[in-house]
Amino acid sequence: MNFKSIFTVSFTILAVLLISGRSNSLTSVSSSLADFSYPENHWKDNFDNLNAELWRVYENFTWENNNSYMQSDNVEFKKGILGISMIKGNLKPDFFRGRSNSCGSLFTVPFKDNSGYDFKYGKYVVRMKAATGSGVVSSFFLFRWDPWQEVDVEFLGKDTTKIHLNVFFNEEGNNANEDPIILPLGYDAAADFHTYAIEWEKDHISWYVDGKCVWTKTTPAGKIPYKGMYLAMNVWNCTSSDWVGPLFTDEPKKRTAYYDWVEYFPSGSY
Ligand SMILES: [Ca+2]
Repeated sequence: MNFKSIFTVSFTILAVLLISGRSNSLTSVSSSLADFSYPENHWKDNFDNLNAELWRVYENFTWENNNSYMQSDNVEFKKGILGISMIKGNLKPDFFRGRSNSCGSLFTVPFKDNSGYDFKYGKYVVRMKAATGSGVVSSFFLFRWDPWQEVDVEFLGKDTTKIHLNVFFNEEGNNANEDPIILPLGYDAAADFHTYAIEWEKDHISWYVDGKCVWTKTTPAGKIPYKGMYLAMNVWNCTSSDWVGPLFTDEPKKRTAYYDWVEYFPSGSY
């Protein structure tokens, strides 16, 4: 091998490395967010680590019907999997707005302005495994406040063989005008990973399980959310025990939902 051949081979290896690096940057949000100016473009996050340019982890936060308090420790990335946990009884309630349980949450960062309501029509897909435990909610959802609009995929730890789909719609203000539906899955969502998708378009919302459409909402006419929202995942303990059941008493105290990846397709691209 003469010098020219070595140079050519070296250059080829370098080019392959550069191209493969470029290729990775096209499929991994982690390395492509440097030019991620438009979050409504197609993207996928494989959750190899926390991409702080795309996600924020809630710390020291809760809300009225949440019987747990958000701690960033409950959001973990291990071996390409995001784990979000709810832990029973690990907090001193005096310091955590009366909550003795902790939980976790991941929300998209604000891209265009401080509201964070940057996402709109398109298809949102997650590959996840729900958390077990009565009282525990695992979720994948779109949300905005004032007016309150929301599109949900939820699993209740008391029965992870069902999926809860919901839409909150308000023209103005934050009334809880919702339209929930519960569907049997035919399997246990806590036993293995499956894909779940929200297809949000101007005239309908459809939900998919493992690529198959399981529910579409088109009515009442005009009651489809139309304002930008952020995308989120959380695992928490709801105080509405008539919905989620009483908080579990069995072990372990830590209950985790696992998320393998999230992918977004802009409207018209799928
Ligand atoms: Ca992954």
